[in-house]
Amino acid sequence: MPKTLIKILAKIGTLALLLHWNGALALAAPTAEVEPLLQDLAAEKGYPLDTLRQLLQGASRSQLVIDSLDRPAETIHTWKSYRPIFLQPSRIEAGVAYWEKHRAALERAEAVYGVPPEIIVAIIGVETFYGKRPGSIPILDALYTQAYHYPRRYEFGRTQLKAFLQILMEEQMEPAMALGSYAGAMGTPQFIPTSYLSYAVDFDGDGKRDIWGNDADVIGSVANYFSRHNWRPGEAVALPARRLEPGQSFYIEPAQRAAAPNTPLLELAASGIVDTPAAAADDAKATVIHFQGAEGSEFWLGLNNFYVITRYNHSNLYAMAVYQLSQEIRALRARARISSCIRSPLDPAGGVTLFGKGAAIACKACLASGAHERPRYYGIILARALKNGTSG
Ligand SMILES: [Ca+2]
Repeated sequence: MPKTLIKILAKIGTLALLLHWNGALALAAPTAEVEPLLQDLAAEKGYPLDTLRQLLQGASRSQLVIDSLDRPAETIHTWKSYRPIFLQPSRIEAGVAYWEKHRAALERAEAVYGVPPEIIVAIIGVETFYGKRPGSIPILDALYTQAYHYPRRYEFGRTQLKAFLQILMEEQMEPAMALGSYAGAMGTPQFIPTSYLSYAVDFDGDGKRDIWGNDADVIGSVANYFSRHNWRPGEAVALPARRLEPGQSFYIEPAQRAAAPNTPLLELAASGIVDTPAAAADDAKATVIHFQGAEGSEFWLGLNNFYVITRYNHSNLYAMAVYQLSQEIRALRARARISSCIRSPLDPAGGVTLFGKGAAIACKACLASGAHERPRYYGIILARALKNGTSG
């Protein structure tokens, strides 16, 4: 700016104003580019346009989001490399503790939606380690960046940004409160905004659908998601199948992306792939799944409920990790309750007597859950169990 002009502007008192205005522009706050989206939303929902503009004012292009989206695609996992990420003891133990802590909400969710606690707990465990790792990126930035600064994600970003603004309006939420992943997955269950609008529920009745800080809402929302995607209570999820060789009927190559069950289970059973189609309806259908596991090829039959898990994330590996984690959590909890919370591990009348490592894990989970009323007494019992233990 020429010096003479500055002098003139300073004299008439507009320089500060002008500099301020230029500074605001330099921050690249969303301006004209977002207007069509805001006007659409205002017209559709009857929201005041100015309020929408204010909500979006704080959005900024995030280089971190762009770098994360640019990163080369995730390692191509096999079941052998994927399984240990989610099936480690700490995640199983924390799952038992989460279950005990939120038992009432989980039981109510099962009663209302027909989805068992272990599946809900395992989803939350795989997604965010029970809410401990929900992501720390402002969702507003994540979505605004995808919607206007990352062409490959324009469509997704704009759809989700619009849904997110709707959430802010409906829930009267401050944009800064909503944190999540760089892709825009929010809170403990990692719902994207459109999933939130369709499936999040206020499960504790306080008038808010809080999937960030309210575990009852998280649990109810995950259960509702599964129920709405056709979870069938009491049915099996997956069945271990016999090993197949190339050329045999029903042989398939390993595939990550899930396919809907399309072959009658009875037909698969008749071919000898599985022994008995346990806990499945007569007209149940299944799909053959082939993993490269630690011991080589593993074959499974995925039933309807397995496919439902893949509606949360379209990967067979993901669904199997959730399923197996759910079974491990359920088994550990049963051991913990029998051996430590209900009876002592040395009580032979209990029918289950745990020694060594098994008792220690069960004990730890039990104490972490806070379910045991006499931790000191239990510690003595555990020490004896370990001393007398015959096997690990
Ligand atoms: Ca609530």
